[in-house]
Amino acid sequence: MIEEKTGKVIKGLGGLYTTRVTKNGTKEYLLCRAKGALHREDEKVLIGDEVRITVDTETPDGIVISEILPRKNALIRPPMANLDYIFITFAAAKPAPVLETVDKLVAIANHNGITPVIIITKSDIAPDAAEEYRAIYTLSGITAFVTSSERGCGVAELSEYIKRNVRDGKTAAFAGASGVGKSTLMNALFPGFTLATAEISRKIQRGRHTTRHVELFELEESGTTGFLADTPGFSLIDFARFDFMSLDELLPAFPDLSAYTGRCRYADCAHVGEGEDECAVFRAVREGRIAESRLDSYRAIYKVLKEKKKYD
Ligand SMILES: Nc1nc2c(ncn2[C@@H]2O[C@H](COP(=O)(O)OP(=O)(O)OP(=O)(O)O)[C@@H](O)[C@H]2O)c(=O)[nH]1
Ligand SMILES: [Mg+2]
Ligand SMILES: [Zn+2]
Repeated sequence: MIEEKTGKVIKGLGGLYTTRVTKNGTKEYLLCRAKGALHREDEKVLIGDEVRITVDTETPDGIVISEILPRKNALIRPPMANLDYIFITFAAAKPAPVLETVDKLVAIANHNGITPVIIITKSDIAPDAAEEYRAIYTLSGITAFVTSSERGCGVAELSEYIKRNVRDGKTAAFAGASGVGKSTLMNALFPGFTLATAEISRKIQRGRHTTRHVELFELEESGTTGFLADTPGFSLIDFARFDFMSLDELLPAFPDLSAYTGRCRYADCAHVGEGEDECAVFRAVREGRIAESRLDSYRAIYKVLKEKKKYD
């Protein structure tokens, strides 16, 4: 007998995907392989994908993902599909953040229609720096939380935000460099989870990257279901390499800057010059209406994308 089902991919390890299938209020988890074509790099199944599953009860290994349903969005890093929120996580110190990387992630989120949320961790080590970073992102119009999993600070506020927003089938993911404390924070938010963190992995002598795969966890506290993923941290070198948008798409992905479109002296101003009289964005930075680091990040990314365009 052959049966067709649809479900959501919540985990994938060694070519075996765990899918969550609900029907008439009951749910089941099916362990599936992917059909041949879905192993190709450009058509790979991602965590968060909605998929069609064919169950052939006659054959062993007869549960197969036969089709990926249309995606809202898909990211290379973290490798996930259908995200509604991305919790861009960095530490106030240890490791010190690279704001250009943070802003690149924010731009990627905006470009893909994903709501970026900033999570600053380890505020116990550098409380003043944590508040300075929070101010930058609040000024940029992005929701930002300062947390310390060590002290339990900011955890209740973030938990409240998650309960209010990550519900009704919505999907969110923690993303950020390795070692910033994503898994530790998820454990603090949801004491029922027991994700491996660097403290634990040190004992079992693993390398630097503690979380090895993306996994979606179900949140039921709001009375509906939301999904929240822990993801492996990237190294900054990894992250610098990958392509993510074209030069023309960059400014719209910085809404705090693009709000000034049309106010510069020259209609084609790219906001990369130093002239206060010419560039309204530059002026806004001088007057404290745009965070300087945001313009710095924009310019750095602009330069890279422009160089690339030349050689395309
Ligand atoms: N002082 C302090 N240390 C923290 C805090 N949160 C996490 N850490 C420490 O930071 C280290 C890394 O934490 P993890 O949660 O494993 O980091 P991660 O972001 O999940 O790292 P990957 O899984 O490699 O991406 C551990 O030694 C934690 O104990 C915090 O709020 N304060
Ligand atoms: Mg982790
Ligand atoms: Zn300008």
